[in-house]
Amino acid sequence: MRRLARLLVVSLVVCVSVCAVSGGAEDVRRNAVAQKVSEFAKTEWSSAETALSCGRNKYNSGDYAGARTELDKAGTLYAQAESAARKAKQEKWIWTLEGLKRGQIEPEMVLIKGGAFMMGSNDGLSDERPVHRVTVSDFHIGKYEVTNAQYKAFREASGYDARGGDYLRHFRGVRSNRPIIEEYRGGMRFVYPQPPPDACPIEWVGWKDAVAYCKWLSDQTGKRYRLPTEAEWEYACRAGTTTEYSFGDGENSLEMEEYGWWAVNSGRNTHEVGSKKPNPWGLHDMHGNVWEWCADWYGEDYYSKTPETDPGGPSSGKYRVLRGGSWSRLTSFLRSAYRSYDRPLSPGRGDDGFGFRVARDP
Ligand SMILES: [Ca+2]
Repeated sequence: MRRLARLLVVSLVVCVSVCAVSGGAEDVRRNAVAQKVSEFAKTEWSSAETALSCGRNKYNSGDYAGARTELDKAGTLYAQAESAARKAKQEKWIWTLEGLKRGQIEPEMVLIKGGAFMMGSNDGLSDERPVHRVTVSDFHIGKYEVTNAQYKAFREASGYDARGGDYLRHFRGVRSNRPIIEEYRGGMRFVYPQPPPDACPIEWVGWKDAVAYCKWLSDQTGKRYRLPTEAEWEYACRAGTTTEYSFGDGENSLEMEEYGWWAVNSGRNTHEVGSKKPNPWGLHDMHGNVWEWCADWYGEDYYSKTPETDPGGPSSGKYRVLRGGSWSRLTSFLRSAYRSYDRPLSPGRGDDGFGFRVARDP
């Protein structure tokens, strides 16, 4: 089992090395080092496997001394492979921190000019009524949902150990359609899906995990990141439109196909952020892919008593707001005005359709 664990470490290092994006001479050097060390680890590992196999054959043929020599050799090679894997991981780690400093890990933001709009819908559910006028101030919002790569940088750099965003810990095997990995640990068989790619939106995050990410990103950058308010989210989603979706009315699957990932076209998976067309203000995946946590407590009747300017939701509540629908939902859940919610219990509370995008003040 230890060998399997080591193999997984080596595989991981090889993967992150290949996935690394260069940016400047130092990055190129570090990525090259990580790649080279990963290759070395792979070679050592392979040699160790050969020595182990050779030792087994010698043992079976009665050559116990020869078997012992081969096994010692395999042990040394395994140790070298492990050491190389650690070094490659360290190089990758430094790349991550350097990338963060340069803003490469920081989500790309779009400045949204404040203004007034009509929030809610008369054609939706009761909590979307009454349609009311809301004015929001200028703010920035993420062009994309926060990705696995961005959230992973947070978890690795901060040591945040909540379960949010940890795909493997949460998988219940009932919805996703990813390739299956089979693994044996301690005589037990574990089956889980391949984790989603780095460029896909983070999922399985609880509201508190999303807030923790915003705080960490603020600490790292000196900018005040936060979750968008529900009003900011709908204003950004509508992008000046008054239709059900930012691209029009009705469940026109041809148009939805161009703008969002939902139950019919997702193949039961999240997809790389930005792989569909943006809304009129340049924001991607506001309709579908993953649900997005907002800052507000959910108030079913909040629209009847909301302040007109910069509403921030009820002062207390049981649930936090989620918006935009997800890869597992039908189009009506993806409407600009549709409101959803869930308990903010966390660490550990999440869903494979729950993600978020960040906002910040100008
Ligand atoms: Ca979304």
